[in-house]
Amino acid sequence: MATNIQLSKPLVTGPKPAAPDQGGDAVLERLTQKIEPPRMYQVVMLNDDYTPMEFVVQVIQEFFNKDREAATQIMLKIHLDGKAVCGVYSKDVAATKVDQVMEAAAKAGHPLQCVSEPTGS
Ligand code: TYC
Repeated sequence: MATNIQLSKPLVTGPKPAAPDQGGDAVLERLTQKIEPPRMYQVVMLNDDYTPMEFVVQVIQEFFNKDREAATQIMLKIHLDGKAVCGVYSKDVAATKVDQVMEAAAKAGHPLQCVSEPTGS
């Protein structure tokens, strides 16, 4: 004798499950994200009439990782042109270089100045 089992309705109700993909037209949206490289900053050292050339060469060697030859060339460019770029860095690193140079100069009693500025301006 067959037993008739009555299945109860599911207790959990909710949104209708998504219909299976019918293979129709689909709009695929691609979000193009443009990521710019970080801005770079050049550290520019300025000429003055009082800071000894030898001190400037040593500062450039120490803080901008230049050999004596390269540091001397940069120092002479500053002396002749009024300023020169000692290096190009991220914003934070450039600011740190400026602080280090200014602190070393102040400690030695020299008026040497340097600034950082965004490249291409
Ligand atoms: N002009 C300085 C002098 O004749 C030398 C000097 C060079 C100073 C570069 C500053 O950033 C400087 N003693």
